[in-house]
Amino acid sequence: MVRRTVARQCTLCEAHCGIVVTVDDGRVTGIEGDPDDVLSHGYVCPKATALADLHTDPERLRHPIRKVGDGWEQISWKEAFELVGSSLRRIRRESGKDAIGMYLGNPAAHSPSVIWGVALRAALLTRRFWSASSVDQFPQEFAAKRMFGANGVLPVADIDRTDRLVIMGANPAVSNGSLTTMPDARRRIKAVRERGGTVVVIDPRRTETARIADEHVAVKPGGDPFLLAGMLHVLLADGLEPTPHLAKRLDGWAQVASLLDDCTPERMAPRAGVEPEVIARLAREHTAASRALVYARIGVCQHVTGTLTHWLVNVVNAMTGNLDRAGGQMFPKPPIDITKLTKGIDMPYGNWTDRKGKHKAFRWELPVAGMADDIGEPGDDRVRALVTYAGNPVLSSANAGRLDEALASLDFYVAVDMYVTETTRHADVILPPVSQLEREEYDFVFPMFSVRNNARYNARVFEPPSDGLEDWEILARLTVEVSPLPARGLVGPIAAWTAQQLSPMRMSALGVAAGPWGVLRRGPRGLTMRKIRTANGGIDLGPLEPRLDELIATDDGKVRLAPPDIVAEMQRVLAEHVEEPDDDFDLRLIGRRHLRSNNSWMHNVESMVKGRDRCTVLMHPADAAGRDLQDCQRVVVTSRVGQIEVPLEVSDEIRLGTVAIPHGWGHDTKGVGWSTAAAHGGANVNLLHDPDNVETFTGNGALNGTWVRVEAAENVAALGA
Ligand SMILES: Nc1nc2c(c(=O)[nH]1)N[C@H]1C(S)=C(S)[C@@H](COP(=O)(O)OP(=O)(O)OC[C@H]3O[C@@H](n4cnc5c(=O)[nH]c(N)nc54)[C@H](O)[C@@H]3O)O[C@H]1N2
Ligand SMILES: Nc1nc2c(c(=O)[nH]1)N[C@H]1C(S)=C(S)[C@@H](COP(=O)(O)OP(=O)(O)OC[C@H]3O[C@@H](n4cnc5c(=O)[nH]c(N)nc54)[C@H](O)[C@@H]3O)O[C@H]1N2
Ligand code: SF4
Ligand SMILES: [Mo]
Repeated sequence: MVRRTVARQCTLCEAHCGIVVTVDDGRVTGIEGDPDDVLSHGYVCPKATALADLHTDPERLRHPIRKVGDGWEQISWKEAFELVGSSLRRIRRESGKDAIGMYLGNPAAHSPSVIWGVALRAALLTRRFWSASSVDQFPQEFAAKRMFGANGVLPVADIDRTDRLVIMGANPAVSNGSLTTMPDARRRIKAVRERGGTVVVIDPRRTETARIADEHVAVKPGGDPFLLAGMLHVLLADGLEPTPHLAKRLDGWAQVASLLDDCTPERMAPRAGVEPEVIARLAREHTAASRALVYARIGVCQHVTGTLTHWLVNVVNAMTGNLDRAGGQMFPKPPIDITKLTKGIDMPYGNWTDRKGKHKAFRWELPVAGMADDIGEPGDDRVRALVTYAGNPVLSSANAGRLDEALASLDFYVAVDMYVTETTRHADVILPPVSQLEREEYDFVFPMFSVRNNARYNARVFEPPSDGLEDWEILARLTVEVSPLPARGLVGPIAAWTAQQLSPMRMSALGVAAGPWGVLRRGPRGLTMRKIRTANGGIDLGPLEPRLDELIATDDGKVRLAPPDIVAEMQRVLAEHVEEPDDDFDLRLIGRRHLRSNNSWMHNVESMVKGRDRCTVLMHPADAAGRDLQDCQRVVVTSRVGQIEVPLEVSDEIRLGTVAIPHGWGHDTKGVGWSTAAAHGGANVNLLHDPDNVETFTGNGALNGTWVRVEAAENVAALGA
């Protein structure tokens, strides 16, 4: 038996845990946490082992395929690129550049191949570009743009050094952190308590994270901006002053104080769903701790008020002195300092819209909420051709089922993906990359968000098959196919050859050498790709250091606490009526994630889906009793725009009047290529969310807080009736 071990990372979620893969006679026999990994120190979650199953999954595509009738046929790469190139060029010639749309999904960010995804997008020159960012962090970026002057200047939570960690709308014990890379979040959270600090979780559900915290505050869905406003009111009334290190940096303190003058805990309590005494106590406990931090994530992004909440989170952190200081919100210094390199680029907002004029573009991208209409609505300006790269928007975005129909109307669709999914089943051509274990990569994305500065390398476990291509090779080739270069004579082949030389590994090596830790800046002791590659478990570059001075991108170098448009929106929201349940729709729907799931695409691995049905609606026992519903019974959940059927799960972990259903399910669709996933189908929760209900500034999907009703399935005549 020939045994070897290879150290790399699991790249499935943002934690990017270090793993050691054992291979016996060419077969993976073990995947374990790498104890030497400088960030994850041996931790892995159960999904890591799925990397081996994904690698061997016979349903994972290994060759390009083309649609023929109701089925597929294998074609060569050459045929595939020619077909895609000629189809896209023809449609652009006939209908213009905006007739081709592109969608970029979440796994793209987990591979440096994304450089070529961005290049392809640029070469297409289309304004019809969407990504998973608009069901995710758009509001967080918008708040950063307004306050720090650039989208990318996103502060992360220095959770390893804080004394008080307030987690709002995030469940890192399951998600392992997001926009704060913190593998083994459970241990890190427990460590706050072990060193004498406190952890508070603000969430309508008593989550896995809440269970390891000191306190759980069951806020109303969407109640967070009011809770934060009440807390700030108390602190300002108590005489809060700027801390010396930020005193000269903060602009707008007085405007915030005047805006929140009326926001007493008593006034905010009904909107937050939290008692006034609790709001006041949370505020005072926050300033009593020497290093305190509010960390918020998608639970509050995916609301109409997403920007408002993220702005208030940053305001609380800055006004209590916990910005750019150990144990507060900080800015990492990654080996390739994209944050600094891009901070001067003015990312536009509202410079174009979707076809209906409903959604504004934000940093050259349209919210995915408008994608179905941009493709499906008849008209000369419709999107006729589509490119998707590593995304499954049919399941991941709210579109009332219209995207599925719209995709069927496309004249041409090419997907870069390794499965025939609910989305890619509509493709004319699918171009699959090699498996995760067949790639050599350097991750330059997540060091931008890590709790410690670091550099880590991903070795190949297996050589790719001779005809296998990595994502970047496919995308580079597509970029050349659609680039405006004349395809005459030798220009095409030379461009194709040049593109293939520009691998992300080569570009990263240059970026690392020229970066803030690099050999070109620091001399022989500086970082090179060779050093990263040969370091056991990666290279630790130390704790986060203050660097707001370097990164702030506002005109005068000050943090804007009171951006005018955000303040105006807050005033409007404060004056608004409280939304109440009515007879038809009396429950508010939120989402939830599971440790064995990763958005929509890991349900084809048996070990990830076995056991109890996970696509259930979670309901409080009193809500169930009031509707005469029993645990495990099948129920129909209805919103203003859709209806799905799922089993009921009764638990007092969820707030009264709130229900939770996970996303990424609903695989039981004709024509999908993942049979295990289809057998564990579940239902698509995004059919319940109204695509017109979006975050005010960015159009981000408001996927939390939708009003629904829940009834016994046997009492509902026919689904969809
Ligand atoms: N196991 C696993 N890990 C993942 C993923 C996965 O699918 N599975 N996905 C990855 C991705 S793409 C991302 S972006 C991250 C996301 O990581 P997180 O931001 O941690 O996301 P969730 O686990 O969905 O946690 C959101 C929490 O917000 C709560 N919530 C809902 N509405 C409200 C509200 O109005 N107010 C408050 N305060 N809370 C609310 C929900 O109950 C939930 O507990 O996770 C990543 N990691
Ligand atoms: N209701 C509700 N909806 C949500 C969320 C929620 O909390 N609630 N969360 C949202 C969030 S945060 C996100 S990020 C989105 C995710 O939304 P998407 O990115 O649209 O969807 P994924 O489920 O991540 O699908 C990933 C696709 O990429 C493919 N893939 C996986 N790895 C690779 C690879 O290496 N290369 C290529 N080419 N393809 C690959 C998979 O086969 C799959 O088809 O979902 C969002 N949708
Ligand atoms: S938390 Fe799990 S899925 Fe995420 S990187 Fe670590 S092992 Fe992989
Ligand atoms: Mo995400």
